[in-house]
Amino acid sequence: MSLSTTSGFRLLPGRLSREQQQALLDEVLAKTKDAPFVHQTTPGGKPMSVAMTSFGDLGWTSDAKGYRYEPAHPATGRAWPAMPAILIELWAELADPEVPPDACLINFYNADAKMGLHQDKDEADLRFPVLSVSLGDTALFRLGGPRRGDPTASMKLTSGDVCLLAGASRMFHHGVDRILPGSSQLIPGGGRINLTLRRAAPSS
Ligand code: MD3
Ligand code: FE
Repeated sequence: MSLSTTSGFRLLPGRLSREQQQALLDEVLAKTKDAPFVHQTTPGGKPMSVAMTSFGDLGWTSDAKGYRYEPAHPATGRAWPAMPAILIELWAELADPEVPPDACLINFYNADAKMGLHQDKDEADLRFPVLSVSLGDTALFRLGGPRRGDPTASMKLTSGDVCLLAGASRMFHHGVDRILPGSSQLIPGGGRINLTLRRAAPSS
């Protein structure tokens, strides 16, 4: 049996066309003029190599006070930009047709950025899936299991890939070992953008 059948993990390679990737990238880059990517710090005080911003009602935030979702950008104090319509539609199709996402975390990876193995558990109701969209350079992604020491599998996430983390896979450890610089021409200057749609607040 495949990983997807057993765990609720679904990888949809090339789910977004080249034209859809370009349109989404253009919208993301336009909105990040108002909500710039920032290197947040871990609660321990180390700057993250991945630069982040958010769209939607709530944005993921990390600082000395801890990890949480906030209604405003940490540097500008302004509300986050609205979520792109194509992402809301993808969520309704693949994740949950009833309850919309309220947070979209946007990660930017340059050639040196990585994300250590972690679980996503800052959301109020962990029964909602997470939906990921990759743009630009290919990532070497690592997916483990519910316990930190579980065996991991490596896979590539390439531009236009969509990944659904539902069911048991929602609590799997995961990370990005590195990106492959020069593997895509989509983003001017290179790099990778990953967008994750989430339900951060309770649904009722
Ligand atoms: C597996 N982002 O933002 S996306 C994150 O490529 C994050 O930027 C990575 O991990 C990135 O938290 C991975 C794919 C992904 C997202 C959430 C998951 C995989 C996941 C949640 C549970 C299990
Ligand atoms: Fe994550």
